[in-house]
Amino acid sequence: MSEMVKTKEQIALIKRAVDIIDDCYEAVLKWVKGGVSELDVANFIEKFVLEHGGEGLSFDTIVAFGVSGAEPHHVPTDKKLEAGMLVTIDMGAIYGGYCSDFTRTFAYGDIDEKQREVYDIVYEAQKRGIAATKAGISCHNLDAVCRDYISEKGYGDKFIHTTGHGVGTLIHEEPRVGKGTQTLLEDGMVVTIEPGIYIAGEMGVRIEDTLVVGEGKLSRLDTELIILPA
Ligand SMILES: [Mn+2]
Repeated sequence: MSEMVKTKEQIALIKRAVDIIDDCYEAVLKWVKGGVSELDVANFIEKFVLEHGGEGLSFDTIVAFGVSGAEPHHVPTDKKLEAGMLVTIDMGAIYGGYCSDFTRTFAYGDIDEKQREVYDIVYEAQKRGIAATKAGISCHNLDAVCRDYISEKGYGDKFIHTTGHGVGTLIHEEPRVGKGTQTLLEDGMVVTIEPGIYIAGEMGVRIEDTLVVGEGKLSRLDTELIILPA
């Protein structure tokens, strides 16, 4: 495991790994349509990463349609995309031996009020988490920024994992951005902020960015809800 504070050279490699995934996500949004399966999307992503300079995937891509989004670590299946589904994609590339980690949830066709409400809560929680990712805050308190907001909105028991983690040569490094971790953030640490809400049998939403403390998020892609026409 590498040191928690990354060098400029290490950060440049992580940025390249993020850029590949940004390009990949835009390509997925242009290509995806009703009838494709979760596995089709995962295969598209792997091919894209390998054809665009990535050495491989940081981890097995998570693609979750509709109710499958309620499982944070859903393994892609042959389930087909249909109108009205939220789609969560969690993916990363390796470049120069360094990883990126990125999650977005988008809508395919019209979604209902509850799907929109849950999206908006995760969106706001992640924005608050990013704003609070600064040198000096403890990982415990940073986790609480996202967790307390989601709890205030009534979904605290549906945010069932930690807010984030360090990223480097390994996809999960220290520090763990979760309850009880007293490590203070320092400039140059690379961490993810990835709150989510998971409602069994219904839906899930997660939004994740990889950030450099002191510099901000590495992805150029924003987190506004994208609704693809079905
Ligand atoms: Mn992650």
